[in-house]
Amino acid sequence: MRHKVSVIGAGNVGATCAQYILENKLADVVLVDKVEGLPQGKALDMMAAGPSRGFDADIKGSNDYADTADSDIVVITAGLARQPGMSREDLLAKNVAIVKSVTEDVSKRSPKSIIIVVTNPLDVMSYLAWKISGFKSNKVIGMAGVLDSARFRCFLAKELKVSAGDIQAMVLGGHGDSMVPLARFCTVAGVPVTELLSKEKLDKIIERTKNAGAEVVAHLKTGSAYYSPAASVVEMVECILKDKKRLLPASAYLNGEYGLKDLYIGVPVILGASGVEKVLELPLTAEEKKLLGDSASVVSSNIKSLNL
Ligand code: A3D
Repeated sequence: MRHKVSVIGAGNVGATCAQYILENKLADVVLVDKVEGLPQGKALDMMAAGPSRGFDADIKGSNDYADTADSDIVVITAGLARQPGMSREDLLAKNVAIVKSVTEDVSKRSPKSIIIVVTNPLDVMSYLAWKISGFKSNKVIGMAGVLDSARFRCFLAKELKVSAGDIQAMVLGGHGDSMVPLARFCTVAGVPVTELLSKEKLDKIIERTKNAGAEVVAHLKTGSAYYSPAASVVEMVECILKDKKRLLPASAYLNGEYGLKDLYIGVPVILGASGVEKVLELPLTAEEKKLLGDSASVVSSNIKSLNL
């Protein structure tokens, strides 16, 4: 039987997710947006790319959540994106209302689904979707770490002039200025990157990774990144649908791991058919623990402001 993935929000990230899911032949897709005609038009256009791009999965555009019923995965991208000068936190107030209503609409129609949240501020929205859905916490996951580590890998690959595919990297913490890229756990085909680059060069790359989203926003001026965020979402979708049990960084619910409780934040997880199958606790240095703790405080205070 074919899998079904619903993507909510037919904007830049949502439509690109739909395109990658189809091109990777992972599932039939339902693309939903509140704007009439937008998901229908994009879906029709994408469907007509099938014969040339070699996919035959179905895509339907809709404004009606009934079409999302019995999805295996729901990806939530609905919401406002950043403009130049805005932080992800600036989006909080407006996106709370959107993510709340979308989660209510999808969770009752696909009670067995796994929800992947993309809307910013990511960790807070993931917590909100978990609370509103009433799902077990392993079934609601935020996408950020895969993207942050992909950015880290690309910048390292450029500096080292090696394939990004040979680089493994781990990024912890909230998706924002307080993220914690872990150079210590970063390798090029097994060789620690700390053996290959000076601390100065590594620090520069870490800084660029933290600001990579803002760098794109500054160029685009009217929105934020979408090719790489969508690619990261689809990496997670594939991992779940194929039960790959990969070790990836994602925003997951913590209940004591890393000494943190009752929040969503970026940590290494094993991702498989049932969602987050395990949160991995890495041995952190005192400095890394402090950075993760600082990042968690920012996320926790935003979660508290929701008064859930
Ligand atoms: P954009 O291209 O504006 O698309 C958002 C879409 O959501 C629009 O088509 C809206 O019409 C739609 N929408 C708004 N409200 C609703 C609603 N109630 N129901 C259904 N659809 C609705 O933005 P985008 O696709 O570039 O970004 C979407 C979100 O993802 C933003 O919040 C971004 O900040 C976030 N984002 C997160 C990351 C991460 O790495 C976590 C990366 C990129 C974007």
